[in-house]
Amino acid sequence: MLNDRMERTFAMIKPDGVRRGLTAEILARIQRKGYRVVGLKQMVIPRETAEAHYGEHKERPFFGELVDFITGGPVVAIALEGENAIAGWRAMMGATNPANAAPGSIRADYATTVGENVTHGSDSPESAERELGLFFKPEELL
Ligand code: RTP
Ligand code: MG
Repeated sequence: MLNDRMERTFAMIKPDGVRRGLTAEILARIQRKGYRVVGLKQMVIPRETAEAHYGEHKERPFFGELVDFITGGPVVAIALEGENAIAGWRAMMGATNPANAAPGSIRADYATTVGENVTHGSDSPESAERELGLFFKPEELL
């Protein structure tokens, strides 16, 4: 479509997804959809990076738990490129709370709790740029 915007977004398979062996399944969904994987690495997130990544939630009661969880095991950090990739990847993930996630979405299919909901996706162009910068050096994006 003429109006579609080529975008980059930051996606992540959270520690619960990696631990449960869902990495290949989720990457397959991304590639079937047609997004290009322009950056990919498995890593344990340093605490500082996690606190910066979720900085908008600093004052929320679940912040400590969220940072403990996201740093508690390896994640897969993914840079995606595609038309309307920011909203499109959020739609593939489904709502934050898996109980409200659309049938067929990743969170509906693979998660039961809001605290361990398998994937992350940037929520705006500004977040995407900020998060890609936190997780990838420019030369790591192909
Ligand atoms: P994410 O940033 O991880 O992609 O998730 P999101 O945009 O769908 O949701 P967000 O509001 O940014 O919340 C970030 C993560 O915090 C956890 N959370 N827990 N206990 C709670 O009420 C609660 N609310 C949010 C979730 O793991 C959520 O993904
Ligand atoms: Mg968010």
